[in-house]
Amino acid sequence: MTLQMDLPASTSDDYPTRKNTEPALLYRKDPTVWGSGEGPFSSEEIEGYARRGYTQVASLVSDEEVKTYYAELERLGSDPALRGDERVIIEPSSEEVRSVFEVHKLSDVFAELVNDPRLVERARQILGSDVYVHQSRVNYKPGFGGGSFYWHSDFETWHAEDGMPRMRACSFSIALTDNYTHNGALMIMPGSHETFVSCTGETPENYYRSSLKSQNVGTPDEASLTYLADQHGIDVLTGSAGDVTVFDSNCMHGSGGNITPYPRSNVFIVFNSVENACAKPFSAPAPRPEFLSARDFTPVGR
Ligand code: 6CS
Ligand code: FE
Repeated sequence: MTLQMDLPASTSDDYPTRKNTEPALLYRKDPTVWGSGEGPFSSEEIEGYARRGYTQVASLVSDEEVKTYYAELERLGSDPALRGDERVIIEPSSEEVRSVFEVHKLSDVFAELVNDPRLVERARQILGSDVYVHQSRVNYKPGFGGGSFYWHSDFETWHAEDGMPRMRACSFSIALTDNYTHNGALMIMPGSHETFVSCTGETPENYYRSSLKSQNVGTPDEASLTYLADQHGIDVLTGSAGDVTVFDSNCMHGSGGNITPYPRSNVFIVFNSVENACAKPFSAPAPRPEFLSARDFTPVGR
């Protein structure tokens, strides 16, 4: 593993990954908060976001809204018409639903949510521009068998496979059940967003058909993970239903499996700057389908 290094400024790809036989740690070449930083987040919140790569907003959505969203999550997960649809991802070790993607197109409730100013204005504040939905999903992480999400940077995938040029996207994870230390809460290495882990391996054709169940290409090597964990530690993001975690596209994050009776479900929306629209994949044979990487860059919430 090559420690933190700077690439010559003129490379067309500042974040090469899945290209070399050796992993490398590269310096982030993008701001975390773009623009003036004015908006609904207080200066402490936005500074905390810039430093840690994430922030949490307690009770951003009401109990009533949580109930509505959870009912929608259950409806989508049990809709017979959706079974077999490639937007429905089944757990690798059971027949349980792991995720449903593109929920803002499958559900009027979630179509409204992605335009909600409580989210969009915060995304605009971070990204310094109009924003569009790059991806949306609901994650079930059911009790007694919810699978893990191994350590990864979302940006590494979105850059390699979706053609996202810069680190100018952020994710909102709205908890729809209580997140405990024991039921597979999200873990983030605070500050890890400042380092890009260049991964080895090559993206196989139609890799998304397996990576969404369990990712093994584009995952960081253990030496890099150990280095980042030693540097930054690991935060476990517990919280209540209705709390929202907002995190940078390049945070090193993951979550454990869930063998408790208590599901850890959330609705997950990725906002990308309209000035960072995805184009040709940087390291994959073909772009992923639209349900994973939107190609409609129309701004939301305006
Ligand atoms: O591949 C993706 O786009 C998705 N995979 C993970 C594990 N997190 C980000 C995103 O939802
Ligand atoms: Fe992720």
